[in-house]
Amino acid sequence: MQLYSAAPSPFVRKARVVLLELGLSDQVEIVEAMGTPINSSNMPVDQNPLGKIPCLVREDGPSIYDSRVITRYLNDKAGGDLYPTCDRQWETLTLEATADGIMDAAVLMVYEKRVRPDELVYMAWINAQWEKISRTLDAVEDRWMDHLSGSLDMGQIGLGIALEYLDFRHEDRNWRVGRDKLAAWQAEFAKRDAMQATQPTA
Ligand SMILES: N[C@@H](CCC(=O)N[C@@H](CS)C(=O)NCC(=O)O)C(=O)O
Repeated sequence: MQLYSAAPSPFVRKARVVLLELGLSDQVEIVEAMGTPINSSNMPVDQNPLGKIPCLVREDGPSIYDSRVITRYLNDKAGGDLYPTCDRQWETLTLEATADGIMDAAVLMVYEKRVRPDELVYMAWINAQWEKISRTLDAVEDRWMDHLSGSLDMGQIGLGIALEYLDFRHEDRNWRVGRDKLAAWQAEFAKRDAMQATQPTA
């Protein structure tokens, strides 16, 4: 299999962490891809017409994309338990969606500054994206700590990656302030071998 990847991408990192956690890394070749919403030239557009990464090229079927589809496919392939089927199922899926939403907003903030011409950068829009992130982090601090203390699942992996992406791209926003429980959880989670091995680089 081939995984179209870029080192800074939090969505790609989800797939890479799952490969490591499930012991599947040697079955996948990492293929570098880079692009933005207005320049897909170096993206796997034949494999994913949306021109986004991650995208997984499989030997046993068509390419698959969207990080959530890839991680679920890898989990099935390895017989893993990152998507529990018990009563934690819906919580896990919702937490993964929550983490993806944080990443979506955080990546859009980067694109707004990096991709748009300076005179078209709309600060109110950037700040509104941060407001979504901030509100979501408060909700996680208030309501999700119990789930985060449970056994490893895809919601936790997504959230750990989303939080480190905030450090990587939006350090000046200081997401830890007022969120001591979440900050403590993240500090521990970041020590996992799979997290250490996949830290984002520019
Ligand atoms: N929902 C997608 C989001 C993937 C995504 O936005 N990836 C970014 C890189 S971090 C990308 O490919 N951007 C290029 C573009 O938007 O055209 C997923 O979970 O895989």
